[in-house]
Amino acid sequence: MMTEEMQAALNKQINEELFSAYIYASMSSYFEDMNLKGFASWMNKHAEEEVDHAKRIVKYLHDRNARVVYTTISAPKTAWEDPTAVLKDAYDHECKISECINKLSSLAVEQSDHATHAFLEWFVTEQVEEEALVNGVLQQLKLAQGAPAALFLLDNELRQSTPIEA
Ligand code: OFO
Repeated sequence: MMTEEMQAALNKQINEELFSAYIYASMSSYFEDMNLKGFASWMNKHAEEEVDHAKRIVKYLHDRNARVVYTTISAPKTAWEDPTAVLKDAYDHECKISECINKLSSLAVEQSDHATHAFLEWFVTEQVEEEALVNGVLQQLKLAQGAPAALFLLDNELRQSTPIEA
């Protein structure tokens, strides 16, 4: 049986994942307002992935006969100075989530909760990918230095990587 502390920590992570979805949905809307459809679609896809991450933890708690408790999701930021500032926030956020996952993983080790430790491995790997992906776009934006032609090209590239749904 999973400890109360572990259950609470995993429930907290469900909230973190849903908050991540909320942040990326807000970023997607910011890009929609700028008519950067590729960025908007890419961010929206990330928002959906965060909901999937939350669901993954929900299923795991259910599988372990543990209680799922949903709590209030904080309001996300809604305005940024420019696209680079958005990606900088997204990258910082992913680094913060990686720390959360690492702490969870350490707790599982401390408690000799091998099942939870194994479950969290997927998240550890996923965070490496997420940080790299977001940082890749951030670095391209920094190189572009706000040049409209470069922004247009990057938007097109992101649009192709995440087809816009009707
Ligand atoms: Fe759930 O990985 Fe991003 O935050």
